[in-house]
Amino acid sequence: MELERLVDGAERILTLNWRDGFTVPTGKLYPFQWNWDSGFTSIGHSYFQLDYAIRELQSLFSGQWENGMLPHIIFHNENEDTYFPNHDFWGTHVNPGAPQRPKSSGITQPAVHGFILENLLEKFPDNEDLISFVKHIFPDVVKSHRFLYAHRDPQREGLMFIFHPWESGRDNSPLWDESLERIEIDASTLPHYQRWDTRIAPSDERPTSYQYDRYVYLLQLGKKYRYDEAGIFEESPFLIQDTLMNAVLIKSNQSLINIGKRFGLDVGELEEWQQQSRSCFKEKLWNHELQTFAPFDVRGGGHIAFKEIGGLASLYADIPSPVQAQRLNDYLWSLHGRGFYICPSFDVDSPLFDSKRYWRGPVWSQMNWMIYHGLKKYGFVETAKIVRSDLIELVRKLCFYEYYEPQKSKVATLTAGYGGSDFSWTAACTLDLLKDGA
Ligand code: 2M8
Repeated sequence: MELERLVDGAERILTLNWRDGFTVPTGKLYPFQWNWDSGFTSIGHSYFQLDYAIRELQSLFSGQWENGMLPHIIFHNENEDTYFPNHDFWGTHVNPGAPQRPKSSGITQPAVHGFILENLLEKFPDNEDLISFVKHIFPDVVKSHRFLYAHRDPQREGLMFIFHPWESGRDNSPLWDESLERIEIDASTLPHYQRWDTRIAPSDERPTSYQYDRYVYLLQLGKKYRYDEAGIFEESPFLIQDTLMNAVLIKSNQSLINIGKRFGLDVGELEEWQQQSRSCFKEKLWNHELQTFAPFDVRGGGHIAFKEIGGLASLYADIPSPVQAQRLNDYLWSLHGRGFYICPSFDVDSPLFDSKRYWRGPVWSQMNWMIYHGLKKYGFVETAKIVRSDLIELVRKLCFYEYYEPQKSKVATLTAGYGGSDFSWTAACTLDLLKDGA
């Protein structure tokens, strides 16, 4: 596809996936509004209709819970029944602070919205509508961070835990295998359920049934405690201080501080959180042996020691020391030298690497977007250029898919990406990278 046609293609997809107030990630596979997808998608909309970018975020926050939790899915359309688990299965009415409407899931996702707002303000610094929207939504975004600090950090370390792989955004990453193996499924108590995803996307590109049983188990655990963190923290076999989740939060904290200062808003609380989180991330999540950041398994009491993509988001959040950043850059550079599009989502040398299966190896656009900006910030301009051009090349060759094959030799034989097609955040992130011009 020619470069000019990529811009048209991105606009077409964003329009196609727009549903009167919000955007679905892709029409068939994910027919609702997803939390972190919405953030990236709003950047895409802003190029054509700033109004859509604003409405996108407004609709997402219309599902925020009283305690500040921003759900990972907002089920604006309750009659849509081609996704599992739907709003009935989540049953979030068990929590008195969950809104009656719109219905939602009972877990959250990476808190991108602080940095998305800052990105929009950088693009349209003097736009009055945007400025008044940002001022209006600022307290709600801060509230979503306060939820994490109050409920997901019981030891007050400055690092949040997740209790479900879906919260990490990297659902079936091999990172979570060991924690999921702790879960023994009793077939007589696990509710019957039927997946839709494997009817829509090829099953060898999706998580396995073994993993889905455990996703459902953890959902049920959340529901049992009315999605209240205290009980979940006590019982969940899956309890992880994740790299991506915390890096994104730290980046968004900083963006909110910057925005707050510009508009004369109180940022004291944000600054306190930020100081603690940034230093704890740098110390606790750095794995000396691997020379990368790794999630901390709270139940297992140690790092989940694999090279994978989540820790690279730390560059975007300005967390690594110069030496740590150099190591992350070396890692990307070596993958480039070995014939991979960067960045594969998991360690290509691990037996758990699977170049086709979702979060176990493929390249993801929104990750490239964050890593690109992070590398630029640290002055690794050459690597940043490759991260940008690799994604653009994949999209030109294989169209706007959910994720991509990382091996160059294999891509040469393919005509399409993997997972869902006409994918919103891929359109938005590619468009933004095209406009950025490295
Ligand atoms: C994928 O996750 C959903 C569950 O949240 C699914 O597989 O059904 C993940 O890639 C997630 O990060 C993403 O937000 C979502 C929608 O694109 O799809």
